[in-house]
Amino acid sequence: MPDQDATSLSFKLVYYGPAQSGKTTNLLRLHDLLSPELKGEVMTMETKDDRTLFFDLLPLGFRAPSGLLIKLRLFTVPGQVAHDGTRKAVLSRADGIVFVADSDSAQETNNGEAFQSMADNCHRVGLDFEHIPLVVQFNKRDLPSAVPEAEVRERWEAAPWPLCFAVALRGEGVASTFEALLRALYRHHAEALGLAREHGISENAFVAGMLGQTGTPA
Ligand SMILES: Nc1nc2c(ncn2[C@@H]2O[C@H](COP(=O)(O)OP(=O)(O)OP(=O)(O)O)[C@@H](O)[C@H]2O)c(=O)[nH]1
Ligand SMILES: [Mg+2]
Repeated sequence: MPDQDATSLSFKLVYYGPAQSGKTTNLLRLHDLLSPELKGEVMTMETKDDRTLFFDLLPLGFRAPSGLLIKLRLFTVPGQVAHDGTRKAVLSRADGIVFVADSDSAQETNNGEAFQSMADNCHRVGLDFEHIPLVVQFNKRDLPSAVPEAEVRERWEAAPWPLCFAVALRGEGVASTFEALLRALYRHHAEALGLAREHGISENAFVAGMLGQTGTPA
């Protein structure tokens, strides 16, 4: 459940995936796309050689018609295998996850292992992996060595999660991935939090508000 008080609601969203799949790039490009009134600065906790050692954080938020402040904190985890303890800590109390896979066919094993580690770590930190809002993004579609989209779709056909394709480096698919997560998040929490009933915010208004298309900036 999100952190909550009388006037605000705060969701924690995590970009998870294998090393170098483009998690930090997703966050930086998303930051570029969001309107200035909504977003804070991206905070990067110690990167070395382009790699995340702890996490990156992007805060954003907007106000619902009821006056409720809805805040999101977007985190990335470090993908390198050695940092599993940090990944677990960042994943703790997450409300939603984007799994960023690397489309490079040479990375298929790493993708699979990272996905499994995500499921295991969710269980270890007490998250309900079967029900947590989750979106799977295949990034780096620009690579000549990318697994063809049709093949990816076929493999993930039976999976219940939205599948997105991106070239995060060019900002392509970054906003649509985030939007898919926002929709999953809204559907998961709307009822219990009275988002429509008490706060006058529909799914489309939730998405538009977060992307800075309507509403009163926080
Ligand atoms: N070709 C290509 N390269 C990309 C794309 N997105 C990111 N990259 C590159 O992949 C490398 C890793 O990107 P990051 O965003 O740092 O990856 P990360 O997942 O945060 O990596 P860790 O923090 O080490 O886990 C960088 O050199 C990026 O420029 C993409 O869509 N296409
Ligand atoms: Mg990173």
